[in-house]
Amino acid sequence: MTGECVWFEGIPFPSMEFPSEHLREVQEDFIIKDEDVLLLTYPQSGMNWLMETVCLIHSKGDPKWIQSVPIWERSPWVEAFSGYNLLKDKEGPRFITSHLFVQLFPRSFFKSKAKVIYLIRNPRDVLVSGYFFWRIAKFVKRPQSLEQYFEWFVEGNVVFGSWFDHARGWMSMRDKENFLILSYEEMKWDTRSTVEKICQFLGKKLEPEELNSVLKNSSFQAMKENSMSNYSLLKGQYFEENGQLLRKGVTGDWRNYFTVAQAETFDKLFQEKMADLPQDLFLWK
Ligand code: PPS
Repeated sequence: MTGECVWFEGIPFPSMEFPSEHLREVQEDFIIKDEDVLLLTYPQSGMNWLMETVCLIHSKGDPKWIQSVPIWERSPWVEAFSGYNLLKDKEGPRFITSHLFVQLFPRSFFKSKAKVIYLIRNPRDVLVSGYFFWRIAKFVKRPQSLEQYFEWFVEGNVVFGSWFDHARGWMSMRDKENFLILSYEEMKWDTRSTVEKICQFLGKKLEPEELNSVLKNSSFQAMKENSMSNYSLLKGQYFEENGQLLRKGVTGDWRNYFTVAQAETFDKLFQEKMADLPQDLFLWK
């Protein structure tokens, strides 16, 4: 997999948008402000759903913003060259998105009071979602089969690095006051309570009809139909014409794809890598 990547501190990145001198600048020079809100996930964990939700909470459920500005401009990716340039010159509080490992994140963050939401998802579903995503993306080496991608994933030989290292790194901050961990699964199973949790964390009070509008406009179907959020604007350039970022939007889809042997291998690996962490962090179990 790693043939067509850029390497930075041992982690492979897609070869466009992430030159290593830029990643160094992000790490050393980018200033995180106390009033920024940081949205962090490993790829394919529901980042865009979280972004849409937070944007809608910000606009009190009014969909005008999410329907007129592309999602990657509302909450730019700090590690991507274009996102960094948007963020650098932005005044006032910002939403900042990132898939970076904790050790590669802007150093200024660790002295700031910026609020962080870290969204985690069952890595088995992340794997399946990633397999379909990287097959439609034009900027990485594509997996030829799920079997091949499974091997890459369990070895951590995928862009943005190992799921296990990413999750362990960020979860080490879980007791901090400015850090909220959520899971894709709780968001799916009880979206309303999860949105209320986010509101409370961000200090936002919504009226019941505003909350209803957040839920309605961030639903899978609404996002799939919103050209500002479904990445249709980037089709052709970055993605295949028939590609869909919003593929299924369900939990447990891995059961439709893993063989019995793959499921056992994954369970064993998960146990080896994550057994010492509180297991209630992993709601899918
Ligand atoms: S990316 O490219 O890494 O930022 O992708 P990311 O947004 O993190 O993850 C893509 C998966 O999230 C699902 N998704 C949603 N699920 C439920 N509801 C909503 N609103 C929603 N929006 C995005 C998306 O369908 C991808 O998961 P899969 O399993 O492939 O469907």
